[in-house]
Amino acid sequence: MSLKNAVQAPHRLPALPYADSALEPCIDAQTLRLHHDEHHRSYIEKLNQALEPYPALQGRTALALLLDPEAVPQAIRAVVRNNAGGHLNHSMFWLAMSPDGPRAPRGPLADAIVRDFGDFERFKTRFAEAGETQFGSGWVWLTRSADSGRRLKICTTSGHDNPVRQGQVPVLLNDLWEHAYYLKHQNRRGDYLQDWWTVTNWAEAERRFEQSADAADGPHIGARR
Ligand code: MN3
Repeated sequence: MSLKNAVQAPHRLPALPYADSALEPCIDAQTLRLHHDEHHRSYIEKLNQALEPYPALQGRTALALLLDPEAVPQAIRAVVRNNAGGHLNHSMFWLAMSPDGPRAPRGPLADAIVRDFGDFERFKTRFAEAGETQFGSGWVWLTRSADSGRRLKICTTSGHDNPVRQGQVPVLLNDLWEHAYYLKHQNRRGDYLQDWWTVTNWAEAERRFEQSADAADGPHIGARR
C-alpha cells in the first residue's frame, strides 16, 4: 500500500498479509495478534469515533488528515493526530515485514545505503542504535528527503508521528512501542531491534525507495493524494 492509497473512511483494519505465526521466532504469534487485532484496531475505532460528527472529514485518508491539521477542528486535532498516525504507521509496518524474501536490500536502495552509511552493516547498527535510544514510545525510520539532496537518513519520532509531516518519504520503519516486543523481549528493546532484521521486508523498502524518486523533487514529497 502506498501512502497516497491509505485506507478511506470509514477507516478499516487492513488484514495482515501473513499468518499470526509467520514472523516467529522474532515476533511471536500472540504479540502479532494483539498488536494487529487490538492495538491497531483501537486506533481506527478512536479515529472513526472522533470523525463521526464531521462528515466532511470522513472521506479523508489518514495521511491527508495528518498533512492538513488546520482542516481538523481543534476539539479533535490531538485525537486525530495520534490515531490517524497510529493507523497509518501500523498499515505501513505490517508491510515492512515478511516471512520470506531478500534479507538485504538490492539494486538502487542497496547502492544508496552504501553511499549514505558506508556499508549495510553500519546502516543496521545505526538504525538499531537510534531505535534503542529513542526515549519512550515511538518509531525509528529510514527516510529519503528532498532537503538533504535525496539522501537517506535515519530518524526517530515520538508517539505515532510520521516523518512525512516534515516532508520526508519513509522507506523503512520499525515500531518502538513496548506492545511491539514486550511479551517476548521484555525490556530488551535492543535485542528486538537486532532480531527484526530476520523479518525485514526489503522488497517493500526497495519499492518505497524507487517510488520516492520523483516525489523527492519538491516540498510536497509523499504528500500527493
Ligand atoms: Mn504498535
